[in-house]
Amino acid sequence: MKKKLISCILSAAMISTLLMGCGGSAAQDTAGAEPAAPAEKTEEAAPADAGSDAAGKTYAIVTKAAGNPYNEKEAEGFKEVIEASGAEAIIKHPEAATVDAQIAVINSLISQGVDSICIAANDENALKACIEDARNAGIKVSCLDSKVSPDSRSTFVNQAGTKEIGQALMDAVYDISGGSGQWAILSATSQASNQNAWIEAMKEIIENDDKYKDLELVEIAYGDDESQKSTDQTQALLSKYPDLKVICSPTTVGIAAAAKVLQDQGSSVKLTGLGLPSEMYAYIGDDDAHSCPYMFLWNPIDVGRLGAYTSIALVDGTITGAEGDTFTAGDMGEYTVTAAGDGGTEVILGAPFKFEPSNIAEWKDVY
Ligand code: RAM
Repeated sequence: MKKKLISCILSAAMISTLLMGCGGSAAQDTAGAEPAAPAEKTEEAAPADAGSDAAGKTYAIVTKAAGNPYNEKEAEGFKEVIEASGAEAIIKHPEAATVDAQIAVINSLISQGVDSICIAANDENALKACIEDARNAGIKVSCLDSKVSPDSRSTFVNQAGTKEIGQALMDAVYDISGGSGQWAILSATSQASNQNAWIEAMKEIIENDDKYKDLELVEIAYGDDESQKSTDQTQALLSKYPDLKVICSPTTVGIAAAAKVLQDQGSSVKLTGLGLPSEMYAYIGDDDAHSCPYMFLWNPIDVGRLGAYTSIALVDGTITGAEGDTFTAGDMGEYTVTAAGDGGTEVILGAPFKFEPSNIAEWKDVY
């Protein structure tokens, strides 16, 4: 029940806390569920009900890079569902968050003759030729977390609506800064399509609403989803911009590095963004002693689980990835393939969830 309960708790809290839409996925159907006591989160996961067609097939997940706990959680959820269906799961964490590292992995998966590849792309366009080779070899290619362009994917498992994430982050920057002053973004790699889409969404919100006119975005820095580089970039922002008020880091690696720098230095600069509760627990608080008042995320295990169910549905022909396709994601419920903002399609897991001083302790041991 563990993962199902987590999904239900998230869905319920997402709706009540943020009052945001779920982009047409059935995840919102659990909105009325009562949040369960934290102790229940330790229950064992129910066997996934993925259908027997998957048995004997091979499903690969390719994450952005090794050494990122977020990616490991995604892979954990993916593996759980694939193996419960009787199929083989292949987990690939490339050496670095680069296109070249992913091309090498995809080529080896083509040689192995896998049935499906679900990839968190390090670049929206540069994997095109390699993915074409995979598809020509009969492999179903979908994305999760970070997408490739529409013509290179069957569909994209998006953790939350892009605009919803942008809005949640902009509202946080506005709130934490008091509505005016300098702020900066500490992102992952400059080519990461998920971070770039969220940043674009934030910029669009600022440009279209006078409310944000007194906020000055001074820089978008890139820590490449490497802890040391993110630490260095945070320090550079602090020395370049003495009047900086807020850093927004839409990456779990970046926010954890920045949180430590700010808190260790007793900086008055505050932080928000997308973080893992397990890594951010020590930094979330309302007082001067903590660097991050609140942040957002979703359940990365569920991102991986939905990636697995989507891969299975593509391989067994339940869906092609076209808008309007529907499928059952085991105990996660019914999902619908919807139109994505880039002209392709997506399957949205849910809404971003707010982690704050009152709930962070409940989540720190979950992911
Ligand atoms: C990092 C990665 C990942 C992203 C999360 C929020 O772990 O960049 O792709 O989804 O942050």
